[in-house]
Amino acid sequence: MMKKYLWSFALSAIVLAGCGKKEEPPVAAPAPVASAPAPAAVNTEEKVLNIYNWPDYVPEGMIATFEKETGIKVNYDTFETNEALHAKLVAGNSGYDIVVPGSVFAKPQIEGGLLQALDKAQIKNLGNLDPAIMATLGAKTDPDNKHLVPWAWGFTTVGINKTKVAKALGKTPMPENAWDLVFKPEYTSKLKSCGIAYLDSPTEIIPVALHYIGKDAYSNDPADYKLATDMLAKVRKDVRIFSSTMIDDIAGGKACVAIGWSGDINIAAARAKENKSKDEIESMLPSTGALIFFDTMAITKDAKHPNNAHAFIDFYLRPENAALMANEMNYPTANKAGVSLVKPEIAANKTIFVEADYFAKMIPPSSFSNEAREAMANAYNSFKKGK
Ligand code: SPD
Repeated sequence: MMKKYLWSFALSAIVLAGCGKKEEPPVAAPAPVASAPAPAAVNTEEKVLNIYNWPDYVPEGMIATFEKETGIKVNYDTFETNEALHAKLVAGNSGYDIVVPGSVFAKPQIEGGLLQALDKAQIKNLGNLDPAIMATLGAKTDPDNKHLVPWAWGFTTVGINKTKVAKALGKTPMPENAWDLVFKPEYTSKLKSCGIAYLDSPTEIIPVALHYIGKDAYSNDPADYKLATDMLAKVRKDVRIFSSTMIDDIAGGKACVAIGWSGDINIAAARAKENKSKDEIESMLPSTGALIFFDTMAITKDAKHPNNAHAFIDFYLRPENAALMANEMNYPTANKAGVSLVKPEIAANKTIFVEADYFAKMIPPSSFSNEAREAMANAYNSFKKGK
């Protein structure tokens, strides 16, 4: 598959090179005068950049390095769910220049005109990105890769505190499929004693629930949501936390099992070690697969500082910055040029850079219609209320 993408990438590069061939000047035109290359356009924007990203996603010091190098002051805010970011973009005048939607939401945001096309001439490091990943994003989400640049990718899965889960399960062995730990009453009824946490968002929980009951995780059919919520209703009483602070909830011992994001679960594992906890935390690879996501940088339609935004995107795409993100945030980078700079222990962690045979089982992201998203929100809210 990878080979196929590389081949098609190389082929399209050849075709494009052919298309770019200069035309002969008209006979009467004066001979071109050799001249110095045009000077790079001067960025006259005020030296400010407003970024809106997920928490625990930017390595310490990265923003300060960018500010020092460019003199651009960065205001960096965070959001916890795609729904929260989406609502801000739909309302308009968010004040943000760069936002980082999951690709599942980026697609309707592009279609709705909420994001602007990138000026690729300002992003010389674009070529560092993995052509296979860009081809996937191009095919599914962002035709011609006009709007989106990956920040990172990862997967939604089950995280466990191994020590506490083993104790709570007692004689019951671990299930073959880790999703049972959060969706099957036989397990949840035991694990509720040490705390079950779900991400607090309809579009995080309903897709994994759909996957668990054997439906398309990105179904647009409200009848499927009904089946998913029927399954969820059976475990509702056992779920203790709907979390927007999952790293703290797992590392701090409030939850022993969680539906969370791979990198955040690995951050919780590292944090527990730093805190000298005896408990071992693990990001699971469920036997039926986990749900892949891509989080992508984009420039808002009404951004006041688009040139500064392009400068930051280009800065982030330096191989060393991409590797820093993977090393510190525990998410794989889509920056191919940065992969060789990733620390060996991170590169070898199979719950960060998953192996090919598990990758093949994973569920790739898709997107939902607006109606489906609304139906999903209703289904989730009634589940959460326990009604
Ligand atoms: N700490 C960074 C978390 C990023 C999570 N993005 C997930 C989107 C999944 N739909």
